[in-house]
Amino acid sequence: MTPPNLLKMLPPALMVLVALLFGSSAYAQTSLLQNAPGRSVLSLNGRWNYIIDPYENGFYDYRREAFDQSKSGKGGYYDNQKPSSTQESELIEYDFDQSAGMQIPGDWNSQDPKLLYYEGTIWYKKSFNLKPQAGKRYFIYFGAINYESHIYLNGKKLGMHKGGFTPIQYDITSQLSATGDNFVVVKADNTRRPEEVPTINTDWWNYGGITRDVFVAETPATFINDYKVQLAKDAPGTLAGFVQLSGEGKANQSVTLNIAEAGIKQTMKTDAEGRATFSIPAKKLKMWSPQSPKLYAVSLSSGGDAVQDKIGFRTIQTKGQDILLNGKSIYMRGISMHDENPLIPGRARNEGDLRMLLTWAKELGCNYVRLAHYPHNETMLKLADEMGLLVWAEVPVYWTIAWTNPATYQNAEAQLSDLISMGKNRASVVVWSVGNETPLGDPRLAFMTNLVKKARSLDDTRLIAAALELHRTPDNVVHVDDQLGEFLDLTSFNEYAGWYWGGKPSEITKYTFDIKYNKPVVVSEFGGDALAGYHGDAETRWSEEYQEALYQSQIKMLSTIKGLRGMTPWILADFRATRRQHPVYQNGFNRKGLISSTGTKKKAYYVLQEYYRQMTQKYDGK
Ligand code: GCB
Repeated sequence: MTPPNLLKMLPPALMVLVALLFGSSAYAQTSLLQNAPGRSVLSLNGRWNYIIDPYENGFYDYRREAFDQSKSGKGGYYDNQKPSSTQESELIEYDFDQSAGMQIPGDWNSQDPKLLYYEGTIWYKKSFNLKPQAGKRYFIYFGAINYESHIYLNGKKLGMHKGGFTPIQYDITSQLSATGDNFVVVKADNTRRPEEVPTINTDWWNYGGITRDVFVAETPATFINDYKVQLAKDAPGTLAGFVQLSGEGKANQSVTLNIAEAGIKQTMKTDAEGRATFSIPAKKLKMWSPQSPKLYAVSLSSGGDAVQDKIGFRTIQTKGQDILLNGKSIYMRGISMHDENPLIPGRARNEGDLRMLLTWAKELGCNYVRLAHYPHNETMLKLADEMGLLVWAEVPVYWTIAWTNPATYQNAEAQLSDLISMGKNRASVVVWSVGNETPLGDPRLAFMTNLVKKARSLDDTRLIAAALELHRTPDNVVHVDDQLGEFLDLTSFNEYAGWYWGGKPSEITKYTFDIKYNKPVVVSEFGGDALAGYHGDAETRWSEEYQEALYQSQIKMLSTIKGLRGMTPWILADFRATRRQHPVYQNGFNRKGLISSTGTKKKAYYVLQEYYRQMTQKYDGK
């Protein structure tokens, strides 16, 4: 749906056009299954055959007409055609089964040297055996495909999706073959375009392909589609939420919520829309926190369907310049990170990769991580729940988005909604971020405040933030007065004194901060590059000593901010970034990591670790 607020800003004629264009999507995906990986699933991970197709030969004919829009709908690579045994002369210029294979999940760039910089289309195919059972429904689910995907099952199109970091799901119940022999074909295209989210310019690698898990989930005909089980806003003694059924028999059904360990069991009836909302006294729950990440086994059941989850309960709110977790003031000892395993280097592929990143953060003394700059894997949020790390989760509204384009807004809002849907039952997630370092201006303010409103309407129990920019005056004052700050719960900004401005590390402590808002300050970024193993003095750029001195001065400078309640320096580990072209020090990597791309800790790591030790003592008394 086109965002109503944005529609209202347009002249009437344009409104109609926009509504016509975006009001109905030809390939609407089914509403995402909550906790899809926790259902009964058939994994489609593993080896998929692929064809590199820079000319989109498998999608368009020689007149550039899309095969899947033609009358027959035939002719594209999604047909997975084979020469028939009776017609040996038949011309078919592709063959998935004789093409190379790659591991899914996994970006293509790190799996084939000739694809390191590739931007364009790759086709994937996987065959699988699944005989549909009567009375069951089947959903094919992709954790993420970067960026635009067209997905076909047994030669028929399921849909098109844009956005490289959120799940994609289609109901395939009626399209599975009765014999059980099925094949799925995916066209993935990571071409950067100005009107997309993110846009053409980012400081991370444009990893393409099917980067997260793929499976088919099986449910009964009437099933639990969505649920939220959390504490109510500002009411720590009340469990509030809903259970949403889908399918024909969804109305007037019994649904049971059971948290055996807490002695909570409630049965309720769904309304005509299949929804049951609840508000249950729950005074004796043990609260989740980083020190004690208590999770309860929660089970939901209705008719033939049942879902299990592990859920933690906590409150998060701000009061003046304090952040209160379960009513107690906290300091957020954080670190930023990308969804990348630097040791591959490539996108994190599985739980092992993700656990390694979060273990590094824990060793650093963190109680908090900023999952920049786009939605990370659902498994990451579950691990953060389990390991006791607070999370800032973000959408790729990064730098220079096409602020006045309604379709761009719609896309950003869809990504935000999917992120919130995916993370809404995770106690670890305390911040939804609507964007990073977006340049000042009226259209941008309208766009961003609409996203803030959307986030609040979807989830009023968490904090809303964005990484703001700042400006300086000649009197060495750093001003944070971006109007967007008014609409947010935290004041967060990216600040690169000692690297992009402000002179050497030793010189930056002269700066003071003038912050317009009486809100907690959680600095979203600072940092500088260091090539691990390269040594010099504190004024030698790229050396570990320079980065070390920069962290020392930054901590000193930021500590003068009265409302400072946390930070997420940039960044946990070196990561691939095409923009970073110095042949010796960068070589295609952003080297602001505290840990190198071979896993060694740089000197600055220990500066931050010591600071976090002191802050733990100050706030937690240990
Ligand atoms: C930033 C961006 C981040 C970059 C970083 C840098 O402000 O938010 O994506 O990687 O600076 O290294 O310049």
